[in-house]
Formats: sequence, structure tokens, C-alpha cells
Amino acid sequence: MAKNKVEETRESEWNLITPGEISQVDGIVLEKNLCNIWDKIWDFQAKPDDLLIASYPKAGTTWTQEIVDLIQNNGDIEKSRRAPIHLRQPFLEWVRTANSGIDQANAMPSPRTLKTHLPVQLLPPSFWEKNCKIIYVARNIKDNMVSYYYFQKMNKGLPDPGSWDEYFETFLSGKVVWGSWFDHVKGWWKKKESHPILYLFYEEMMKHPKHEIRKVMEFLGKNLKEEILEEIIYNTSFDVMKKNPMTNYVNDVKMNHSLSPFMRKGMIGDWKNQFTEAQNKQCNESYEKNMADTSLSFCMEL
Ligand code: PPS
Repeated sequence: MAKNKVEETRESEWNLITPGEISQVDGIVLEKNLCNIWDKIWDFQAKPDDLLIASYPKAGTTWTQEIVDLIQNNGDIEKSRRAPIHLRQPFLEWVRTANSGIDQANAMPSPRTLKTHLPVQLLPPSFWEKNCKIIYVARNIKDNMVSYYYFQKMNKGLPDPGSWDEYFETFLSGKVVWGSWFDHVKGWWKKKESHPILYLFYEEMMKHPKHEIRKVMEFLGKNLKEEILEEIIYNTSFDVMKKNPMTNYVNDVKMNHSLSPFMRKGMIGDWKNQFTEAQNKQCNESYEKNMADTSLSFCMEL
């Protein structure tokens, strides 16, 4: 059954209008096809019962999405396998020839769960006006950077990242798609002082899945039995999700999974296999400088 549902996703749904091209909105680098319809994104009308999952790319978005979907479906894995993740929870910035995340969201009955990677200042204002619940997930800069590098290599919808050494500089300068990691994680952290945002950390989800999943459940106003929570932990573990075609973008013609799988390693501290000593030092210096004005802190290794 799962296989047929994946095949139902028409190939044209995956075709980008301007693959790999970039432009900017308010100084933030974004995919060109998105910039071309920016007014449509900005004018998106959120509804009070929308739930938004926000993150910097590669921070654990899909993992959080699957946890949320399973909680909403009381742990029923068959229901969560009803469709690929981007059809269950529209991605606001998804712009393809055959559809867009905004059109998908507009056609979807409430209550809706939506996904975005937009930095806080670019989120359509209706989300604030309607006081929507938001879950933000953040991941430490080093693992996030490595994951994004391999994603840009395998996803032809994004610019070619160049060599690792080149990418390292681009990432630290904030000139990657969706902007600076520093500004993203800090901007959303600050916003939670004035808005209902559950701010999660990838590393905490790895270390204490039950605790973090329970937090999500309580934030969603649900109360699931212990055994259901255990099933959700199992079904959202890296190994199980890696085998789930509904969470792996298997039909995305822009993604070359043989270059690097969507679910790649799912680890804390894998950056040590990628960073040189000099890069680690440079990243630490940049981190200290850019994070001096925030109370946010991250676990970089176990
Ligand atoms: S995207 O494209 O921005 O939506 O990607 P995103 O889902 O945010 O991030 C993908 C990375 O998250 C890892 N991942 C997981 N890690 C642990 N457990 C689970 N269940 C899980 N699901 C996804 C995925 O492997 C990517 O990280 P890397 O380091 O590249 O493996």
C-alpha cells in the first residue's frame, strides 16, 4: 500500500521552475522560484488552529514533522503512512511547476500542520496575527553545516555547494539558502518571549526522545498512553524512519539519493569527521562572536 501511495506523487510535482538558481528577499538568499512568488508567500493567510513547524534546513525538521503527525494520529503508523511528508504537511516554500506549498495549504482542510525554513522576520505576518502555535527545532551549527553540505550536493534544486572548504566559508558568512544559521536560531529564540513557540533541540531529541516527544504532545494538548509514546519513539527512530518511503523524499527527481541519502547519518558530533582542526577553530571563533548576545547554547558532541 505504501508503495502505491508514493507512486501517486506525479513526477511534475517535483519539477522546479528555476532549479539551483538563487535570489534574495530582504538580504536573505532564497531559491529564485520562491523569490518570484514572494508576494504570494507573504500574503499567505494562516488560520488560528494551524500548527507551524519551523527550522533551519537540516536541523531535524522531518523528524519533528513525523513525531507531530504520529501524535496527531494517536500513534497510528498506518495513518502516518497515508502520504509523503510534504503532502501531509505542506512546505510553505515549496514551489514546483505542478503545485506549490501555498496552494496545497489553501486546499487543505483544518486543522493544518505546515512547514517552513523561513527566518523569523520573513514569516508571513498572519501567523503572528492569528497567534498560531509554532514548533521550532534547532541543531548545533557544526552538524547542521555538514548535513546541509551533503544535502546541497544531492539536491539539484539548491546551488552546487562547491568543495567542502568553499562551502564552509559560504555557510559561516550566511550566504546559503535561507540565510545565516546564527540569525535564524537566535531570531526564533528571541521570538518565543512574545509568542507560543516550543523550541526544541535536535541533540535533546536524540538524548531524551521520550522527554522531548512528551513535550510536543503536551504542547499539542494531547494525552497519550505510555505505550503509545513508546511506539512513537520506535517509529521515529533514525533506523525506522530511514526505511519509511513517506519520510525520505524518494520520488523527488531533484534529489540524487545515490550521492547522499536524505536520511544520511542522524548523529551528534559527526562534524568531527569533516572539519579540519583549523576549521573547528574558525567556527568556534565565529560562534563566540555571533552568539555573544544570546542565552542559547548547543550540545556539539556527546
Ligand atoms: S530538511 O530537508 O531541511 O527538511 O531536512 P531535515 O529533516 O531538517 O534534516 C535532515 C537531517 O535530520 C536527520 N534525521 C534524523 N536524525 C535522527 N533521528 C531521526 N529520526 C531523523 N530523521 C532525520 C537526517 O538524517 C539529516 O541529518 P544528517 O546529519 O544529514 O544525517
